[in-house]
Amino acid sequence: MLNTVIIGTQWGDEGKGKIVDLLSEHADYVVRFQGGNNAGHTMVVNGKTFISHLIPSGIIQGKKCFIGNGVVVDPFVLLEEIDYLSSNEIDVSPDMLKISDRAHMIMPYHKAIDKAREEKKGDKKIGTTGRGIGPCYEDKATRRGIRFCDLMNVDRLKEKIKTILEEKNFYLEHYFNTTPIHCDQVISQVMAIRDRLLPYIADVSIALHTGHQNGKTLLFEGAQGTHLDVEHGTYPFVTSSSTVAGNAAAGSGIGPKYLKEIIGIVKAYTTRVGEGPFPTELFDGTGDILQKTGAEFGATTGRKRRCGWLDMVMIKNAARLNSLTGLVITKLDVLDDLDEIKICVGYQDNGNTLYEFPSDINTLTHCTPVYETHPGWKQRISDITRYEDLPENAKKYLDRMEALSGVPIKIVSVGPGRESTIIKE
Ligand code: 2SA
Ligand code: GDP
Ligand code: MG
Repeated sequence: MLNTVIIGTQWGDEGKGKIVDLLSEHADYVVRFQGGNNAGHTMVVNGKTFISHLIPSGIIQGKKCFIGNGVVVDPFVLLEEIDYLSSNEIDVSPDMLKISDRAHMIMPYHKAIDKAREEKKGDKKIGTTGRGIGPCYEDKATRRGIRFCDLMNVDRLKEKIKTILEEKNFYLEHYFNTTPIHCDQVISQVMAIRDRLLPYIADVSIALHTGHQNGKTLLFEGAQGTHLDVEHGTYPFVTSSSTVAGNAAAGSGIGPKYLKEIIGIVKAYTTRVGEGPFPTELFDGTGDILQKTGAEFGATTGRKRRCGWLDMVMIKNAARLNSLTGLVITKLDVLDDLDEIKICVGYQDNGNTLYEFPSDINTLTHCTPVYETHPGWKQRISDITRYEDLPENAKKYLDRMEALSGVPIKIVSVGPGRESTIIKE
């Protein structure tokens, strides 16, 4: 396998965790490069379900894992996740996991501000996961963040926390009308976990570069999805990091020429969790079938995911933004019982048909999808292991995805487990 980037093409939860777990078998290093514990990546191995939020999914396969500089890390959640995986006999020792010394730490005040801001916004809220992601990236951009390398110098660390809390508490008390956070408490919480964190900290850029030079294969695990990207997504209803493939380089400290395969994960229908426009959203019985059959609940917050038809305008957009070299189609089995399946191929907006994803969320909110209708296959496909054994109508649906995106399908997933996977070719 060549160095590969796995990217969500929609609004996240496409099934990236399962595919990263699967492909990890052929990789040496697995790397997260953006987002934080807002992500929820599910793997089902021998009937046992694992959900990882921060640690790359490759840890389950016993692969060396890296958390890059572009990730925002809640150190308390990280240690909980290490304990959870260790209690399941997965090796998460400092030999197996390295965190970039340049990665920023999500602190208790980030979470408090995330929640207070959403509450204050009322029905204009973004629908964040409440994990402090946006406020942490905010501090990174305004050059006030606390990085893992700051744990090395205790006096400087304490001084930084003290300075930043003066401002945060002003906002918490006087703007959000909520309780301030005690500086001593934050410092003692961080000091209590410092010794456990230190052995995990490394210069990840150098480690990846050295590994690559010694013939190691790198697998980059994207979190969220292309349309939640802060630059290219449905702004402002996005996350606060860049989720596209280009950021695999910047977010891990490796040059872009090392990224060879870019695989876009496409769920066979569309889901979204949180607020924001969703042209193909279904509010009828079919939407309920997708939600129930697909068990569409947030892997981090447990929120019900909104469901709708596959939107190929989005997938085409993702193909260009990420320069996708292949597609993996997941959850095709969820469509097994449907009589008809629709694919959105464009949007009607004020008498015009749009074939490109618009930047203006008002257009996305008010446009009407242009659909093609395809007959269903009305057959259980979860036990199928060869592409040619898929029902003809399922193959036609997949062919249409290839034709509309211009990207070849490499893998089709027909169930949550590793075994429910069809390799095309
Ligand atoms: P945030 O918390 O600031 O990143 O939220 C901003 C928006 O990004 C969305 N977002 C997500 N969407 C889908 N899946 C995500 N991960 C979890 C999962 C979500 C969950 O695997 O299911 O459990 O709710 C994820 N993380 C962030 C979020 O909904 C906001 O729309
Ligand atoms: P991620 O955030 O992209 O890693 O995806 P999540 O783990 O949040 O959500 C995907 C969900 O779909 C998880 O519950 C997976 O176990 C499940 N899943 C993945 N692939 C398939 C599939 O092909 N069929 C079915 N039925 N479920 C799948
Ligand atoms: Mg998820």
